[in-house]
Amino acid sequence: QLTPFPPGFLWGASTSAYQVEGAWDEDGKGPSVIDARASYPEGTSDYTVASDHYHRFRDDVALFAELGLKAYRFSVSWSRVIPDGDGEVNPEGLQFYVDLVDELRAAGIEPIVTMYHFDLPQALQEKGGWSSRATIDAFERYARVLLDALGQKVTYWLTINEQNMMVMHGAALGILPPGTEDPQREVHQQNHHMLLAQARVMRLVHDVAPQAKVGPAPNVACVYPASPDPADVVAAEDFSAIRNWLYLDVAVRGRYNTLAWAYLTEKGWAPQIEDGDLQVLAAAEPNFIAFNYYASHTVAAPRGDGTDVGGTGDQHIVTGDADVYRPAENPHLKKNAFGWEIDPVGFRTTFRQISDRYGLPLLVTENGLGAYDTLTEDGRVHDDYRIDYLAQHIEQMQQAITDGVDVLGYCPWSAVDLVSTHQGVRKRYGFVYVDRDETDLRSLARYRKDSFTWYQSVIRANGLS
Ligand code: BGP
Repeated sequence: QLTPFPPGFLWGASTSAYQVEGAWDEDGKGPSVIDARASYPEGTSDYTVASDHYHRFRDDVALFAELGLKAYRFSVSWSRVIPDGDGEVNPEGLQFYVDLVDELRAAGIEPIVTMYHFDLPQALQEKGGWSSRATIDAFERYARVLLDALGQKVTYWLTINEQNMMVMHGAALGILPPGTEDPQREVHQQNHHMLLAQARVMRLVHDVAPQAKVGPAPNVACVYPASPDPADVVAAEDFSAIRNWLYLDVAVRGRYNTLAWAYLTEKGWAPQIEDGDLQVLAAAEPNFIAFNYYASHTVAAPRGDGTDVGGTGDQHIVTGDADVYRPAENPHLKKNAFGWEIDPVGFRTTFRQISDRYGLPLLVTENGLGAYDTLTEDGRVHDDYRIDYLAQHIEQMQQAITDGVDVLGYCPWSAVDLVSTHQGVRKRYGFVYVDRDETDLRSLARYRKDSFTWYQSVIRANGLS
């Protein structure tokens, strides 16, 4: 017997600013590290127009209301609000988010706001980005601007999206300053600064908007040992400590876990911790944990023969570390068109692990299936594969709730089609199809997919019927 979803469960959907808004240089917006990218790999697209949500947000919110969304998780573009990251506030940029929140509230949709989702202002990057402690102050100041404008209107705040992915793929996500000598050491120093920035902002939310709630939003993956060989089990624990718990332990418990710290020290990547840092980290007190879950990983102990550093560099495909773990195939799991393991049971396991470890309510801020969708002549997209993926994950989430996990809501990626972080426009996730391809913007018109109609009925029934 499954426990039903609680009343008021936040059935939602997600986007991020640079992937959906477009209008990259309009109304005073400054460039972000994303806009400043020198080039885009073949078959992918720039973010200048994206899904043109900036101009179409009222129509998009009307679609979200029709879908029945109870929540919408989006991010604020820091350089739209403060063009150089640290100077004057751009009132027009800020107004866009006030209008968006008002539009959502009027439609009865709970806004869930990410303060920073990969798009650091380029001006800050040029001054050292997260390598510089000045960026911590800049982030706190930016958060204060957001809280002044929206603190009474928004209950759920997320600090930094997928900080752990930025650390693991720092060069790809554009946070490493060019010419960095020791990139791994540098990203872990940056990581420490982001953790401090996050902790200060969590404290700030409690101080200036005490009715609001705030939490971190890492990507968490279930990690399996490739076999019952005890050496593989150790490799899986180490990988999970480095990939998942390193971030959450600092965000929630205010300290680095011993396995991750031993790893960083051994590698020579341990960040420099200044006096007072640990107190800042310990004072944060998040109200909930948000996490993004797409896939699981399977790892084995290293062979030690020089062949261990595998992986493709893809955001979700594990890259090995010859000293600690190597990627392995999981014969029990299928993969999506982009090679990511599909693992709904791993979703349940992830809920249980995070809940057991921290005892806080959980909010899913991303989960979904990237696929090549086809718009049919009757203006539909028959994405039964996406319905299957989401249904299986919702079922396992309900299992987790039955296991006793406190789940606040579920915001799959993505509300509408948008530009993938690194695989272009044709990798689609949305409930709503946006008519464009990599370079041809076509009409940018919106079409409801079959998953739209299906999710509408899930929300109406408060669960799978
Ligand atoms: C997460 C990011 C999102 C989004 C999603 C899908 O890591 O937070 O921004 O892009 O993954 O990834 P992708 O676009 O690479 O398929």
